[in-house]
Amino acid sequence: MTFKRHTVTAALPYANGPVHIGHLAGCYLPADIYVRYLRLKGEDVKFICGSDEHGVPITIKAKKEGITPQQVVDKYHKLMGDAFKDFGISFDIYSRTSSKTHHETASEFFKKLYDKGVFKEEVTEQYFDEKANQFLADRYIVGTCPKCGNENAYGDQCEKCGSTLNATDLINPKSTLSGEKPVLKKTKNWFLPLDKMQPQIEAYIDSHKEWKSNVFGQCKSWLNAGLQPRAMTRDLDWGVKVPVDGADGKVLYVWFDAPIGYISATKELFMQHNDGINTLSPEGRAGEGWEKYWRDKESRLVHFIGKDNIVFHCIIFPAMLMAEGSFIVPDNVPANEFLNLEGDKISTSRNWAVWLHEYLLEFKDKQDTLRYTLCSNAPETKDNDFTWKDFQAKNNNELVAILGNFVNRTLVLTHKYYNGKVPETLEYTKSDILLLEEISKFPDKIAASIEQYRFREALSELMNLARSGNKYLADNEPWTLIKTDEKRVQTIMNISLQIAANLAVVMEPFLPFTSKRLGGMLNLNPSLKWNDAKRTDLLLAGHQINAASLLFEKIEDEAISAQVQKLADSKKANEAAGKAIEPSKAETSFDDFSKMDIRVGTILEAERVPKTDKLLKLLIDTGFDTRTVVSGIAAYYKPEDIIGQQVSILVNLAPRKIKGIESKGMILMAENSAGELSFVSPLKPNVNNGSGIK
Ligand code: B3M
Ligand code: ZN
Repeated sequence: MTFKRHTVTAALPYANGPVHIGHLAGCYLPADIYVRYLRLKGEDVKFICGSDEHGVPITIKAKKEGITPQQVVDKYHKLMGDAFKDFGISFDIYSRTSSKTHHETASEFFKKLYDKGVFKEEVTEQYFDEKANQFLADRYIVGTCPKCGNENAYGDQCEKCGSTLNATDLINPKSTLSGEKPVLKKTKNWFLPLDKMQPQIEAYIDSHKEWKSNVFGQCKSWLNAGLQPRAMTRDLDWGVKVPVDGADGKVLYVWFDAPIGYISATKELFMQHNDGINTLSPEGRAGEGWEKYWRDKESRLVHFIGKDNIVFHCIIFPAMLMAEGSFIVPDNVPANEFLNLEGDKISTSRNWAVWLHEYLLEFKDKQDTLRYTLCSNAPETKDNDFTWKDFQAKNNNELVAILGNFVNRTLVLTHKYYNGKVPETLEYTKSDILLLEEISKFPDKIAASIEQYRFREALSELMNLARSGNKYLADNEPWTLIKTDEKRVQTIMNISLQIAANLAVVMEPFLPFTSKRLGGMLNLNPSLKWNDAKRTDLLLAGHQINAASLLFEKIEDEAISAQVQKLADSKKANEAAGKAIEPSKAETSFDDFSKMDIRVGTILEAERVPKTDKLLKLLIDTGFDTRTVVSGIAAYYKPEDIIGQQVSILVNLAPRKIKGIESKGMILMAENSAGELSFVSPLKPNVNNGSGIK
């Protein structure tokens, strides 16, 4: 079946951290290549994304950072949106699920299913943390996966084996809020009866044998295990309120509301077209141009995601859409596997990642180098590894040496021999004709790979086109021939320029920044379409090209070792942080505690204790006397830096002789797991010396 238009989505990332290369390679880059290609084909396409701002990942982050969930999503929504834009991810809209439109849309959707009697309303026992006084849904609970034995499976999903779980399936469940074993408590929730819908879902999946085998295979294994009813509401306070009576203190399950976010974002896109006011849409009705992208059977819905999201997009969301009844269902869900970094799983909490915003600080204007590396090494069929060495090799040996080199030689020679005017072709040789035939086949070859979501293959075909160009120059050596056969050189340079022009068009989905630059240098008509690249006369004789500059620069060893060092540092910091935190000491009485006289004091003088590495001799103003204290902090503080510093001092500790100096009292220090010390000081400036610490 052919389609009139395309609704392409990329998974809505949780707004709880910056974007890294794993995100880009897994989902956003392939989606962007696909959409850019469709646009170049002249297709009608909307590319939809936004931040997923609900769910436990957000509230956990808020707790960790000591800010509100709203502050978390505001901070990361901006950061993420900017990073995508910086890398040329060309969403038509990057929205967010905290928006009013989304709350309304998700609410209405739920209400419609509720009114149709789709949900099974059920009181079940759910885990509850008595200490935190809260129900424990999804990521608030960890335990052992009943399917694979992973000890860190979440209440809704095991990231190791990919199973979807219910919190009550976990063995040895533990609250991530308090670390305590939770108790069971009764609560009412609304369940989507996936068990009853199994035949319908099975028929749907079976009608999509063309899906990527990793995706189809996962779906089949869930279906074979038998689908279970799944709660679509949660006893939490952050999210879209459940819009029915008797649901106080409950919100929609994040995996219910998030995919509806694709619909809300599409609605918002059409409102934006009207300057943000929901007046007439381009189609003439109030903000409703979005509907045909979701309701017309001739629209094709494609979800780009990472493999951990497969069940939600292939089974649960389609089930929701089928139950609702007025929407189309996904036609394809090309999911990628995971990208590792230097042999290790990418991890935000361990800072084992290449962050997009940091990459650009170090590799300014080299977005396309990263896009190229990530695409050529994309985890399309299995997990893959990103290494900095490989990144350097891809840049230097492929982008610089093949693509850049071909284009540069072509442009420089054109300027040198013809002052930048495209020369005329006079006579084609047999091999010219063969080459031109070969060249004109590339757009279809590349397109066939893209349409099957084989972006690596597509990209390598693109490089083959550049290789053909390079080989043509090397075989024909126009720089030698120019002395003996000027006429022949005209034809050679004309053909080389045509190849460069074709490259500029077909590279656009992959390397949009470079495509734009090359298009500019060739003074190419910017409205060329994909199929134009099948022609070998994009540049007419006499056409004036612009000044040439290098498309890619070599990346030196130093830049790469700096990145490798950065990762090594992060590993070291993790190891230190991972050292066990000491367990708490035995209980003490208040009386015992109050025997200690701890005061605020100021360091008046500081000097090293001769012949020691660790010790500083400090003179402290305690408010009621001035005294000498010897402290083992020389490795962490320089004497000249701490004069005037306020510290906490235990003043009634029995005096001790250290290296022949009488030390009266002890400075209180915080010691981290790496054994490093830092002062414990009052945070407000108006705490005078002698103030008690209790
Ligand atoms: N936020 C999960 C993730 O970021 C989730 C995707 C939602 S797509 C509707 O991996
Ligand atoms: Zn598992």
